[in-house]
Amino acid sequence: MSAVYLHVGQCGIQIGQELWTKAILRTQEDVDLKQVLWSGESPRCLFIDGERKVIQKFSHEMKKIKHKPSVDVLSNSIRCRKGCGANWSVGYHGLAQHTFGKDLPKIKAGYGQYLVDFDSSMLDVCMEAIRVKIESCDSFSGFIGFHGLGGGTGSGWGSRLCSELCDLYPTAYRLWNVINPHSTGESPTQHYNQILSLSKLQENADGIVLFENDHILDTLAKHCTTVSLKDMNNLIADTILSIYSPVSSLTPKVGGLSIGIEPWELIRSVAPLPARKLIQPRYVDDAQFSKTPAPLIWNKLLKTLTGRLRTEIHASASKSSCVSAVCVCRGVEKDFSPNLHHLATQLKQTYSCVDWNPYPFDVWIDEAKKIPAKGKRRSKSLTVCANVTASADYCQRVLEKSKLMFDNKAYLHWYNRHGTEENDFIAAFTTIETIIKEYKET
Ligand SMILES: Nc1nc2c(ncn2[C@@H]2O[C@H](COP(=O)(O)OP(=O)(O)O)[C@@H](O)[C@H]2O)c(=O)[nH]1
Ligand SMILES: [Mg+2]
Repeated sequence: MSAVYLHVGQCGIQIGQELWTKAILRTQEDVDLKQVLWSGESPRCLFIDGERKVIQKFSHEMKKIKHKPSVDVLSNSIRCRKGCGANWSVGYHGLAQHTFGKDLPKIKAGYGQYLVDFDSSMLDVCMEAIRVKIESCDSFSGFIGFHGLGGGTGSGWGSRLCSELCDLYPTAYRLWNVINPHSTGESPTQHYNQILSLSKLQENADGIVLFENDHILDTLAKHCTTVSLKDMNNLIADTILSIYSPVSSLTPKVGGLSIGIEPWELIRSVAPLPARKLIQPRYVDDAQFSKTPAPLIWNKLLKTLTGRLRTEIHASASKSSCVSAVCVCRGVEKDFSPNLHHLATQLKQTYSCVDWNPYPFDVWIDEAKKIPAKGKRRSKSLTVCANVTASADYCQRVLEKSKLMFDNKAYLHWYNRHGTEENDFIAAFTTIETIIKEYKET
């Protein structure tokens, strides 16, 4: 049940860089991971951007990694010469028609191996590349997208691809991972980009896993004095791999090879209702607990995670409860396995789960496969993906900020010029208002 991973725009690709670098290293010990992320030697991913520089930098870094299976970044990427200037409308409408032009061979940019002909539009080229990727999968089931919400390419083109894929492959899953920009600073148009992108994803994706840069930064700042973008991407990549990599509790006992069902199980368990598809991921691993004796690690991880959650819930604007969630325990050993009953009870209490769902928490277990080298420990992690009513507060913040700008007609001409009319904004506001209403009625 394989997936095609689509990394769009600067943020999506930089997260892809951390993700695929980690994946290569982990496949050295985990054959299941290779099985779900590669078709033979070809990775099931595409890196798509308007500009070339992010992909080129990534390609340069990737060449330093000598392990197999590898990721040939340039031949799995699509890139043109058009940045989107932090404007969703340029990404959503403008990029689709962009053609590659006859001067292509001269400028030696290389646009990946997927060019149909020089008059092909970016949309045609992306769809062709995706078709080729799907054909290489043994049992294709869906797409996993990654992009930022604040910029132009990721937020615009990423959400456009999601809607095109919905039309072309209606039975395939679309699980989208998006990064919310920092609430302060950055670009003045980010609020528009966020709301326009989110509303399209609400229409076309099956699940939206939401990473918030503010939250990631806060989590890391508790342990480090300086936090780089790379550190943040590292945490995001760890979280993503911990959710989507194969777990032994979902691997068939007969044959023993993973079928790669985890991303789709996540949708079924956590976002089964079409009106409430926002998923909040929270991750903790044992990297900072190297001195804790092995039998105590699970309790330590659980305490850390529930402690952080309580602080977060305490600080939130309204009372939050959880509709449904999945908890993933990785690195479980026979001798020191977590007490699953205690784990589920503690998490249910912390999240204050709704009373109409008798089974709000699914627990997935991944048993450590290889015996670690002498003196080394198996790493352990705990990840929770939850569908929480606090998502209404998040949507409310995005809505208020973009509405305020819209009422003052700020930057509107700039969106109009690229094909986004006032009615499109109003439709996006309505979509987000509906999400808020649904979560409030939970
Ligand atoms: N966590 C994280 N956020 C990023 C990264 N790059 C950009 N962003 C966020 O994404 C937003 C801009 O989107 P970007 O991806 O640069 O623009 P695009 O290339 O037009 O999609 C900014 O507001 C940043 O908050 C990254 O590498 N990691
Ligand atoms: Mg960009």
